[in-house]
Amino acid sequence: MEPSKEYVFKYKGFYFGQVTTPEYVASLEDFEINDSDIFLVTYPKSGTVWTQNILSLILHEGHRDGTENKQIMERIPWLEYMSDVNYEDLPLPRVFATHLPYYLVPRDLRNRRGSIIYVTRNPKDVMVSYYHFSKFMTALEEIPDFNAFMERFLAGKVLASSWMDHVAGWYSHAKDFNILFLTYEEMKKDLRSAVLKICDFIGKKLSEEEVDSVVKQATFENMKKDPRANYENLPDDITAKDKGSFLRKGTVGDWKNMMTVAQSERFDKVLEEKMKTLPIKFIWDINEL
Ligand code: PPS
Repeated sequence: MEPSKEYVFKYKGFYFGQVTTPEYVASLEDFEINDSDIFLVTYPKSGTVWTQNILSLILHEGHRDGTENKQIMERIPWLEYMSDVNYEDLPLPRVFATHLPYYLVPRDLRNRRGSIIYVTRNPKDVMVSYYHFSKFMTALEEIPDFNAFMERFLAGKVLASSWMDHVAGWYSHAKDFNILFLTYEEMKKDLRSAVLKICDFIGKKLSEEEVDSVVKQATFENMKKDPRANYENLPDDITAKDKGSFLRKGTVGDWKNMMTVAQSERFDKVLEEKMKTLPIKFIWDINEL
């Protein structure tokens, strides 16, 4: 079944939410990049807000020491959604978040200008997180039946289309970009190392204490307490606050609480062959960390 046009439109084979337009997405091809720009790219539910927060903590002293009270979306706007933020006013380096597939990002990025951080997460946890998120966000089509949602997800008939195409696309075109790959699971396993990897990649030197502070503030428990990190100030009409929150469980292997053995086998079967082509070993269970 096709996703409802009330919620998404398709542009060059990719499903976008109705919070942007085909014209705007098309204009991003010519988006002017500063060499220092950083793009955080993900398939939805893979750790975007987490990494967005980490980048903000690394780059903005005022965020780290609590002297500045800014919404995360003002610091790190979403590239494909039109916003009130004037990009020229963003402090350098500018950081943008996006779910775009590799072939729709600004042309200059393909010329290895700017930096990209691409975060992946095991797709069963992505799917389960996405399922819950669809109930929480009124801008997403809610498919109450989990099995029906799974079929949609596997067919790529959800906002941001196919998980597999997204991840495989970015990995197979890595050489065209200046890109750092991270996984949600490695961040979960050793957040400090992930923070240091990011610092190293973006050329930001922090003291030991500053790194400690970033790591401490970026844990699930502490981010959940921070209304900015948990996106609690979104307008009431786009979220159903009684049905969840951005930071839900923040763990590895929650899919086991949701998927039956038959569903898990069906999922494996659909993705098995394609998964073999990915140069990542996915972690499926918290005990593997
Ligand atoms: S979105 O809507 O696409 O931007 O969602 P995204 O931020 O990519 O993914 C949301 C999931 O990331 C979890 N999350 C975290 N996990 C661990 N630690 C921290 N600090 C953290 N912050 C966010 C969030 O809880 C969502 O996963 P689930 O499994 O639903 O809990």
